[in-house]
Amino acid sequence: MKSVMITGGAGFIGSNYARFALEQHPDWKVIVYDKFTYAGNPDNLTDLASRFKGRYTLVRGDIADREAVFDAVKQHGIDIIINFAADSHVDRSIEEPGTFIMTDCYGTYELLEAARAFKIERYHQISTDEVYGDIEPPGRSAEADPLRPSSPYSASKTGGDLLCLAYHRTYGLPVTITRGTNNIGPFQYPEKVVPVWVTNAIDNQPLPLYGDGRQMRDYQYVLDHCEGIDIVVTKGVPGEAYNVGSGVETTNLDLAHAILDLLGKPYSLIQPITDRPGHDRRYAVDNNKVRGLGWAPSHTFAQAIEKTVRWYRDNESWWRKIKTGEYLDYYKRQYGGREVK
Ligand code: NAD
Ligand code: TDX
Repeated sequence: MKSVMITGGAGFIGSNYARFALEQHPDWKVIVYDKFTYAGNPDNLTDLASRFKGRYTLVRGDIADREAVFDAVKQHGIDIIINFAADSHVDRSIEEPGTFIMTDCYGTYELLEAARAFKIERYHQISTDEVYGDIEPPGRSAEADPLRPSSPYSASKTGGDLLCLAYHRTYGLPVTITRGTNNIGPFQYPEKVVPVWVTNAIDNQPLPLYGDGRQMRDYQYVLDHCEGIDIVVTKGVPGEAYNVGSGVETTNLDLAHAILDLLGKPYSLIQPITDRPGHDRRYAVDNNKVRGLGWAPSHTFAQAIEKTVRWYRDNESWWRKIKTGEYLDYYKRQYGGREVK
């Protein structure tokens, strides 16, 4: 049995990956280590304890807390760390950069220190295409390209990436990195564009669209991303980064239309609002390196968005529980008074 620590495993992608890993690797024990910030949700993991008896453990802890991290790594005899833990929302990083630097940079440092101290077999960092900054069409960001992050979020993630590469070069730590594009699918906190729009549309509420809506993102299905991560963890070369994305970009306006079409709602629900400061226009990745390890996406954009919309329609109790109290304060702070006529 291998002991695999999935930090940030109570969030969106981490919880999908924890389930995927337990299904795919009968010889893995999974230890989810999570601070349970507003984005960490025990409801994302409810099926795991009974489905994977004896192979799944949940530990509450902060990745920036050395003692807690070292205790967990030692106590569970960790062989592999896969770090999903992060503050992950660009708009919140514009409002409050400090927590992003603390978690995404400093927290990564503490995990790397634990990996080094306990000589673990693999440290894998979940990174993002945002580290490259935006790129003009028809360009695509490749792994060796310069990193030009735009937001406090992406700058903090870039700091995490560079620390990982430095620990490989300096200490020989067996580190790999995946730089994923925008994920969509079950359990995504309704601050990211897709769950905000889908849940608003279900309730006939406006879909806030930043600026002219012509920004482009590569929206991939979360389980495709999980497969890419898994291939890199098991077959990737230490010291290397790998882009994981479908290679297909969609404008935000086309995304809004797709969601409204799937729900049978009118386009008049789209509400243009003032743009995000420093908003990256287009991300696009070259995914040939991860394809070289045998990965390919299993979902087209149309399939990914259809499955995602269906999940939010079928799981209203999951998101209605979130869209109360603190969330409504956030929503008002984030979107209030930004309407553009
Ligand atoms: P999320 O915000 O849904 O989940 C983050 C999780 O990390 C939460 O469970 C939270 O409680 C936990 N966490 C936060 N700070 C912590 C700390 N200090 N110690 C321990 N746990 C902590 O995020 P997500 O969308 O699932 O993203 C997961 C990872 O993937 C992040 O590293 C993010 O940068 C990266 N990523 C996300 C996307 C995307 O589209 N969502 C795309 C590419 C990369
Ligand atoms: O209400 C909105 N209206 C809108 O037009 C929101 C929340 C977003 N947008 C736009 C901004 C972006 O162009 O939609 C696009 C996607 O926005 P987000 O969902 O906030 O994602 P993004 O900023 O692209 O970052 C995401 O992908 C990379 C994740 O949040 C990151 O964690 C990941 O690293």
